[in-house]
Amino acid sequence: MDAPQVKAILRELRIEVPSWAFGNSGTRFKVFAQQGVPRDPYEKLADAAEVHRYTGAAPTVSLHIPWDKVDDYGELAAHAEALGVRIGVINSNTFQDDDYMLGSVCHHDAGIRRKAIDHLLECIDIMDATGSADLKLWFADGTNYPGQDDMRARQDRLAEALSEVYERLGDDQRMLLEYKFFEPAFYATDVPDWGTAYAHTRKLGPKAAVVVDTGHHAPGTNIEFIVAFLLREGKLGAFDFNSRFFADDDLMAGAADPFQLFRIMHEVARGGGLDAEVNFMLDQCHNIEPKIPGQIRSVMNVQEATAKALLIDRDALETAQAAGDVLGANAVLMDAYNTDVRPLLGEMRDEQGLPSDPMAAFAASGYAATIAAERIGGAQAGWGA
Ligand code: PSV
Ligand code: MN
Repeated sequence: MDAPQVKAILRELRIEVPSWAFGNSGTRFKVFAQQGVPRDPYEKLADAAEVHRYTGAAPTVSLHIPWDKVDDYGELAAHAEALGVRIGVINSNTFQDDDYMLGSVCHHDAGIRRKAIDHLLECIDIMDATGSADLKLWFADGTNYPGQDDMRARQDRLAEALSEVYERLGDDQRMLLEYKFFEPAFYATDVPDWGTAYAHTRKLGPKAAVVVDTGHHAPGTNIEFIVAFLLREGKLGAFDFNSRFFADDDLMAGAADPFQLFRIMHEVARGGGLDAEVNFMLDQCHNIEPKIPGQIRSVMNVQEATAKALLIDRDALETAQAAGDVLGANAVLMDAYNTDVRPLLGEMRDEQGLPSDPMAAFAASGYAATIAAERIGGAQAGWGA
């Protein structure tokens, strides 16, 4: 693919930002408060809009309920539009209520399961009110000890809950099921891997698909294989981008392993994932770095990885593969990966009337100092509020 074609595709690439990236976050050891952090969902949207203002590539914002609960969702959606962005995916939360200690939709107690399902149905009401098309489901459900609960029965309960939620979806709405191999459950997680998520969503029907969160796999897992497989089956619904050195570190996308992100974006592009309805979102926590620049940098990292992936000479790759030319095929990939695409992306932004260096432009805008001065009093939003 030549440079104009790469730019044409990248101009269309949309990367969603999560409302919670702008609130305070941390580890279980310490949450460090930062200056100017939003106090409510309205201020989170204002910060999210800054990411879009400087990148032109992040026009939608994921909400997490109840962290982003408001009285009037129509008003929240209008506020977003006034800022130049829209509400994206609605993320459910069945992991922070005391009732969910032993699970939510997989809990042994039907009353707790009812409460969790009702929350998921409420999230669809919020989708209706905000115009959101996607419900994202991640279940912390699982067990810590062998024998603690019946793993098979938990799968039955999960299937029953998912099917009730599926029935409630509107014609243009989807449910996206996210998997994670461990944490907070340490012995058995109820949706631990893509196979489990795939089997459930396949049974549910076309409005259900799988979410791949890059931080949710065992070390060494070949995530690009999962991407290729799910795209082939029409079941890749969304990405939670982030990066990690150890477990679910939630670091900036492309920071820990840019080569992995490049390999993933190659399979996304090859499998038609850039044209399909795959939602690309940054599920990240900026614990020690400033949050808005952290998101801007992540958007740019995804763009760079995608540009490099699109530069792969696919004809040369196929020829080398068909000839069994191991080194030649690998060299085609590495040539693209080793290309410096920053000038091309700068040029694309210029052509779009955007700053060619979004990081520098945000830094020069004075926005960070303004919110630090203005957002005094009130409770800063945090992961969990
Ligand atoms: C779980 O670790 C997860 O990746 C899910 O997407 C949650 O909803 C999200 O983190 C919250 O940050
Ligand atoms: Mn996630």
